[in-house]
Amino acid sequence: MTRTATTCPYCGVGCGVIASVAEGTLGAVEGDRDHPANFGRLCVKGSALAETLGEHGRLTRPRVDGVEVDWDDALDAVAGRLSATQAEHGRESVAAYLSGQLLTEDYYAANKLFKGFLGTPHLDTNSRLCMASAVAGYKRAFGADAVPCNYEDLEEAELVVLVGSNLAWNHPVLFQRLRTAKQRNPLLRVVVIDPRVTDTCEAADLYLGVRPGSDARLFNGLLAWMDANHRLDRRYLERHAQGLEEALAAAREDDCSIEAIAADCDVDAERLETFFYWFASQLHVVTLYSQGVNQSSSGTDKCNAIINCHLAGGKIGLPGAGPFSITGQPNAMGGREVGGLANQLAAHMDYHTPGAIDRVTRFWTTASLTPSLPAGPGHKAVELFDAIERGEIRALWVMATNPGVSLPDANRVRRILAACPLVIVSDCMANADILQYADIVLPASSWAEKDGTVTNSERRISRQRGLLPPPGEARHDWWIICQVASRLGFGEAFDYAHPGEVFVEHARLSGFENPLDKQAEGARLFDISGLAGLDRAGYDALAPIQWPVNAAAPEGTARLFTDGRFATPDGLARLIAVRPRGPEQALSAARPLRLNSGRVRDQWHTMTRTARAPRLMNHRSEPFIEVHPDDAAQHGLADQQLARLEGAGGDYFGRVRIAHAQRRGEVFVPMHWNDSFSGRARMGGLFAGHTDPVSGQPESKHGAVGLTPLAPGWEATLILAADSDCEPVWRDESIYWAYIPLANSRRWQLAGGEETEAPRDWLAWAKANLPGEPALWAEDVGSGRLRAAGFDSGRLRWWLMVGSPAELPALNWLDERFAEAALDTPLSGDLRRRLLAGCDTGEADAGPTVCSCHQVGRKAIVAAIRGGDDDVEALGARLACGTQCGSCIPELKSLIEEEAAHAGTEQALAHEAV
Ligand SMILES: Nc1nc2c(c(=O)[nH]1)N[C@H]1C(S)=C(S)[C@@H](COP(=O)(O)OP(=O)(O)OC[C@H]3O[C@@H](n4cnc5c(=O)[nH]c(N)nc54)[C@H](O)[C@@H]3O)O[C@H]1N2
Ligand SMILES: Nc1nc2c(c(=O)[nH]1)N[C@H]1C(S)=C(S)[C@@H](COP(=O)(O)OP(=O)(O)OC[C@H]3O[C@@H](n4cnc5c(=O)[nH]c(N)nc54)[C@H](O)[C@@H]3O)O[C@H]1N2
Ligand code: SF4
Ligand SMILES: [Mo]
Repeated sequence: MTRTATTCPYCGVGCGVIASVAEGTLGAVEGDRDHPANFGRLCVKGSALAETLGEHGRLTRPRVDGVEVDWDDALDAVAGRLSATQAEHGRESVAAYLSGQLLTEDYYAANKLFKGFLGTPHLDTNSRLCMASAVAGYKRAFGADAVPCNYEDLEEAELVVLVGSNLAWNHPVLFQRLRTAKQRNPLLRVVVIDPRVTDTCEAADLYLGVRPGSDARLFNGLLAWMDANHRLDRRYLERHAQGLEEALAAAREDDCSIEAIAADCDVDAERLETFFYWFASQLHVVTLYSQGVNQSSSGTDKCNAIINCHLAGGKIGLPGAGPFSITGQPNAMGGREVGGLANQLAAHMDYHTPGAIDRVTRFWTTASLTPSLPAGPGHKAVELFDAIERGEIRALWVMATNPGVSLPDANRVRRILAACPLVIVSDCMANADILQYADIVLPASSWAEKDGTVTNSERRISRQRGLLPPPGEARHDWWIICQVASRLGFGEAFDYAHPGEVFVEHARLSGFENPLDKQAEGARLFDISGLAGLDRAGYDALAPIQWPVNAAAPEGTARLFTDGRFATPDGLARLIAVRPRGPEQALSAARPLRLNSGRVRDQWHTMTRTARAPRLMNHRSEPFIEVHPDDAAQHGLADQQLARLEGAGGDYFGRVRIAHAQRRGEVFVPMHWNDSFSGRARMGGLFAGHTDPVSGQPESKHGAVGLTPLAPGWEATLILAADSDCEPVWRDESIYWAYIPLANSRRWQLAGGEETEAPRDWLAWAKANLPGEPALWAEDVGSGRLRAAGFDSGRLRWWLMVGSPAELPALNWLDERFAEAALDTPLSGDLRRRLLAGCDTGEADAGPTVCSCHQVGRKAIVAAIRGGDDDVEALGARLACGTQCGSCIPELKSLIEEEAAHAGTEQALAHEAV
């Protein structure tokens, strides 16, 4: 058995993992105790990594025009068609759309090929949907895209403000670190600013449930309040920043009384003032912000409104202080470093950076090749697709992202992709939605196979190390890019034998003509020249390190701007005058509800990887719509009922979850579901393509939708043995379907027919469409309810329940029956009963999963709480829930609170009765 230290491929926390491989199979994955991001902790997604691997479902062969070919033909086709397109339509007719899930080496090679040698500026990345506003905000304030803080700052702060971040679900290990820090230091306070009450609120001393999009108004108000209450750090401002008066004047264009700000943000005035007071009176404040800030048509201004307050209070460049934009994808930061955004060139140089085009040209020049760089920036993601629609761009290479799901107005994006003359796709999974539009499919290696580096949210570069050989003919992304480059005649500039050689070149470029004095002409803060001398062994052994890494800081840099000097020509930071604006997408009579979107705890993006682990499907199994109880009542909706949302460019079907966590007039949908897992639950179509004017980031949190109940004639749950290969005809027969892989079987949640229709003859339907003979049948003709199961040679082949899924038990017992080689036949009365019930009636039904690590259900937890286990520790001791990754602790706490409230009400009622 070999044990290898590598990095988790999911979120931007960038946890170190130790992976054990025996006989070509990845076994347990543990947290790396020596990695400074997580010190041994992992969340449930990280610890389930081994369950998501395997050749099944992978792309293993290149395809050209639907035909499997060998690599030579595929690479020739890519190179031939790209150069033919450029020959006929000009250099700028080809484009690339990349992703923060590529490794730095892949990203660097792609950027160099497109911008340097194909000479097109149109290379953008899905980070446009994620980090672009944060990047633009930092650049405006500091003169460079530089995150000043690190994770320890969360532990050293006196106040942590979480704005538009559901840290508990999306950066769970960091949330655990914050919780632990709070336990150690009772004076550490946490404020959560989010329109939705999330699990993150579990750590909050103060919660502000703001009106969506009102963050800039809130932080402008804070700036004005600090000034009015003499809380500005005048000394810091005089020495280290400029722009205060303009920023204050802009803030004062609105009424800056607490009451007026509170009314605009729709929060309680007293709570708001408490927040202002806490922020102003502490020096060690970290404001951590994420997509609730970035994904807005005023995202850049929101970022600067936050940064303004930090500069104005001198709360930056110190341990435990600073404006901290947290990254989402594992290598969102690495993409920013190589220049993966269309407005960037390379290594933190933009097109307009004086001398940059010439400098990068000279750097990329080889003995016989001169690159031909574009003169200016290219199209940002949303504009890029507009340019394809106009026919200006005729060839697009998509790597490691699913734009037909994740871009706004995604149905239009799909039409554009379908009409684009050449779409090349590099992906590792066979079910990625983007493949439907690919003329050329290139099978890429995936996390367990790849070698390279990623940079996490705190600028820490870590190695990802290959553990297994790629399946079939899958190849590394950097290799594919270099092979294409070589066929295009640029081989000399892409002659790398190993990703380490790409990394070293990237490190050299970062230090190329980059003076150590960061105020000098041409200096860039991003400088990892200290790693440019790594040989293969040094690269392989590279320990996690934070940039800058150079002669002045050979061991890396924990914090930036500690000397108060910023990356602007005069060294001063800039406060930016911000004029708050609401969301661009207008509400209307037909679309009266504000649409919010985001993530769930156990899924990653478009589910191509996490949905392979059945235990990750249990927490939220179906696409849903969270609705405030009053809105549900107004729309005639009950909990668990199916409903339809209708938005700017499409609709979305999901199951209603009535949630007090929602504000009135606002609904929330998960971003994850796509064509493989549900028929009409792609949320991307609901959003219009409004973008931030500075960063080009789409407004993915503030859509406008109408909500209507679905009234199907029937609902059914169908479970099939995993190895049955019958056509899922039921998908086309249903108005709603959701697909939920289980360990040994596949579950389909279905709804169809009209309310008024005659009931379906399910027996005839089962005989026609399902494998094996219907052997069990229990039907209540009056109510239309039915339970049935089919067998073949003693093996359970399918199980069907017609009726509301609210009646479903937890399905683990049933799923295990699908694994049995032969059930005792004839079935005993007892087994018949249990099969019809779908659960082992002898054993209490555990209810929906709360703890994914130990598969502990809600009902079991509630029973334990009622039995007296009324804190998290006691529950953990009894049921093991919450004892591994800790991601479910907020949910455990809210169950404990709910039960206490419930008991309280019962007591009160009992008192009344007395
Ligand atoms: N489990 C899981 N973890 C992930 C991911 C995943 O897919 N699954 N993806 C990763 C990636 S790429 C990213 S970018 C991060 C994202 O991490 P987060 O930014 O934490 O994730 P989201 O759920 O998209 O949105 C955060 C919150 O913004 C709130 N919000 C909406 N509008 C506003 C507003 O106007 N103001 C404020 N203050 N808040 C608002 C939403 O209610 C939501 O709770 O997560 C990373 N981690
Ligand atoms: N409305 C709304 N829209 C959103 C968001 C939101 O909150 N709301 N969030 C936005 C954000 S922050 C993000 S980051 C995006 C994410 O959205 P996407 O980037 O579209 O989502 P993923 O599912 O991560 O897509 C990654 C693809 O790359 C493949 N892949 C994984 N690893 C590799 C690799 O090493 N090489 C190659 N070649 N392929 C690989 C996967 O199989 C998958 O198909 O969505 C954005 N869209
Ligand atoms: S918090 Fe979870 S998903 Fe994020 S890097 Fe760590 S283990 Fe991976
Ligand atoms: Mo993201």
